[in-house]
Amino acid sequence: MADTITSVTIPGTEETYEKSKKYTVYKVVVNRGGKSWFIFRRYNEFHRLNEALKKQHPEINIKLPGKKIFGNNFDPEFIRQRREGLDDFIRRMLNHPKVLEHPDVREFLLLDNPRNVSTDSDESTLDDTDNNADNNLINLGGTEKAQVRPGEFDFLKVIGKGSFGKVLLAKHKTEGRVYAIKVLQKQAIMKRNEVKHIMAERNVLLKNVKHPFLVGLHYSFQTPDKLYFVLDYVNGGELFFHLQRERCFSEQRARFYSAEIASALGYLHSLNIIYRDLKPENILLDAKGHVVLTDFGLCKENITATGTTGTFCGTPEYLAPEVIRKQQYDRSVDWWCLGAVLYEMMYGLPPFYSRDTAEMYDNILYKPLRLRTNISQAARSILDGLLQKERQNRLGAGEGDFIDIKTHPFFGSINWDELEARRISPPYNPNVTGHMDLKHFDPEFVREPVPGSVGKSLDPSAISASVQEADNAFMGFSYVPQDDFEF
Ligand code: ISQ
Repeated sequence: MADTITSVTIPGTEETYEKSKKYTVYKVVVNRGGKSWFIFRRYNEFHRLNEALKKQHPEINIKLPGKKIFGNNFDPEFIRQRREGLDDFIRRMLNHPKVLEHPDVREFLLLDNPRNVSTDSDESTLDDTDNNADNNLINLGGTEKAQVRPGEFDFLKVIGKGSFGKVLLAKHKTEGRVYAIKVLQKQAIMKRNEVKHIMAERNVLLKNVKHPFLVGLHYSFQTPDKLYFVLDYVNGGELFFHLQRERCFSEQRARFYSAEIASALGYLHSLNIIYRDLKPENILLDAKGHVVLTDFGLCKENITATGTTGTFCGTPEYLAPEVIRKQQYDRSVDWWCLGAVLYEMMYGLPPFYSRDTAEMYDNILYKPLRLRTNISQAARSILDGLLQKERQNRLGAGEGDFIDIKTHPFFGSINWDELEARRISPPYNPNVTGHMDLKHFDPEFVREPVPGSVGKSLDPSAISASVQEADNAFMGFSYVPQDDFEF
């Protein structure tokens, strides 16, 4: 679905441009059938619309924020409150199907402007199964809090990037709590024909996934163009950030991390979820040093077997042979990835590594695994089992799944109940000072400014609209220190 933003001229009468008549213009963002556009309206236009509606539909009693009789109408706090009131007005109005037939409403929202009428081609990229296609909504299941808006958060820093969007550090304005918010662009997902992935994502979210070593999803919400996942903020850094500094880990340390990862994967399998592309950047440490996997069931990045990196962000070295071949895969794909992580922790480089990506793919597919003898026999045995190229031969591929991993001699010293209760002391303490401590995050991301559009508030419904302060391009019209209404 094309989510085109059409430009609309600002309606104005002569006095609009008179120097002495300054007023605030509110930006109304309208979304319908995958199209979004904005229009600029003054308070008195809302007022006129409300009067017309009251006449024709007296039964619909929606309150418009009142006029301000005294004081400064350009006080930012007053404007903010009024904007919220207008936003509320427009949302409530759109809850009544009848109002959309009212010519004044259609005119106000420019619904019949030819640029805003959806054409078939706008929706040509939609998956047939997406029965919410008309209004660009994705069913986020039980985690969705429809009333939450991006404006409730201060977006502070970019802390991660993927091909569909970003992960941002954000602080809830009233709760004061800090979260990692994953923001996915619906349009990017649609363009890459990834609607099915999102559907898979929805299905995962419906399952109420909770595990000590999986990032916690607090809730999700959406705007017409974006999906937001409000996640725990985990600030011990990427596991591989620490590995790079130390080159390789002791066997004991590698055992601890791989056991926590295996436990999380086993849990996902018990819910019939396959992680599929476990990769270094998705393995984080929390403030105490426990593993936290991110991105399970969230959008998988678009990985191609050709080695092209056009849409692929990150390292491809953990791809299992069947994924490279685009063959059928099952949960044993995750045990391959576990083997790859464990191998890298022990030897300092991924198995089958080559700087040349095409050669690495070739190695993964055809090169026999070589295990140097500087690690224990049990470690070599588990790596050999996990890194079997034929998935049927892989450790964990049988009925037992995670049980076959758990009971391997390499994990002989692990008390799994203690481990899953987070009662085994992590081998390394990331030493973060608090929630806001960003010292383990890649400075390249941390420096990046938060995109301005992230915090913009839009709300979905069959036709949805939200009222925002006009952005910079129209600042000339807003916040002008004068009177703003002229009835
Ligand atoms: C939580 N905390 C830090 C970084 C993250 C990256 C992706 C998903 C969740 C995260």
